[in-house]
Amino acid sequence: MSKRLVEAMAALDEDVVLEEVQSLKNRGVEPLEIIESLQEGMSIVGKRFESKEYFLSELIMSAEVFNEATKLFGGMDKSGKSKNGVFVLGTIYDDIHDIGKNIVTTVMRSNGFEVIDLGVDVSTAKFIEAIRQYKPKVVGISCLLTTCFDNVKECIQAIKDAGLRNGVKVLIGGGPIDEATGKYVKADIVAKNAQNTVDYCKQFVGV
Ligand code: B12
Repeated sequence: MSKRLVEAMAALDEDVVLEEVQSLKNRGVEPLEIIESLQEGMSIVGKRFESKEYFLSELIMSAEVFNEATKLFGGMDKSGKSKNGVFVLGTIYDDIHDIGKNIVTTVMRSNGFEVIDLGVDVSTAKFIEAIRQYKPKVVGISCLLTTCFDNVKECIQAIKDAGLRNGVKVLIGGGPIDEATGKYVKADIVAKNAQNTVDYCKQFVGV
């Protein structure tokens, strides 16, 4: 991990963030490794927000800096040939965080999955409709707010009640989600990052 990048991201110092990302990229560091440092910086931003050192404006600013930084990866969004099947994902209703979800989308696409991104604040009905329409083997639910854990639980239960749960694995992810949350909401897997997600999905589809 790049300490300089983690610290610059946490301090919301956009100039240094962009300079360091560019320099790491020039030295051949993989985008996912760079994202790890950015993500670490974002979790410090989160902690500063919690302790009231930062306010909502800083959270908004952090999202902007993060997005500017990932633009420097350019070619990362190259879509694969979708040879590995369909992956439906979205951020659960009442939650509008999408940076992590968008990274997962990009990385899954570049690993040969067709990704149907339902966006943010996605209702249970929309998840169910997408499962019926696209018949994915894996469904991903992003959740960054502890207040939305019950929404994820409700959504997974509704997928089961609709008779669709046997055919799909449900992966969940997002900053505050851990194994205990996974058990609570009855997900199959908790993914900590985009690379984990790719690994699990490849396992599920047998590649
Ligand atoms: C940026 C940010 C925002 C931005 C989001 C912008 C955007 N377009 O997403 C804005 C300013 C909008 C925002 C708003 C709010 N936020 Co906010 N936010 C953050 C912050 C600082 C960073 C999140 C982030 O993008 N991280 C970087 C990405 C790359 O990491 P990630 O999301 O974890 O994703 C990775 C993995 O988790 C995984 N993953 C993620 N999703 C998925 C999905 C699947 C299917 C899989 C398999 C894997 C996976 O892979 C990703 C890549 O490695 C976090 C702090 C934190 N520690 O997360 C707080 C945080 C999540 N926010 C928080 C809060 C409280 C809020 C607000 C309620 C604030 C307010 N008072 O209004 C609102 C809620 C709005 C809403 N209804 O959703 C709290 C939540 C606390 C809690 N207990 O729930 C946090 C934890 C900050 C804190 N410590 O207090 N926020």
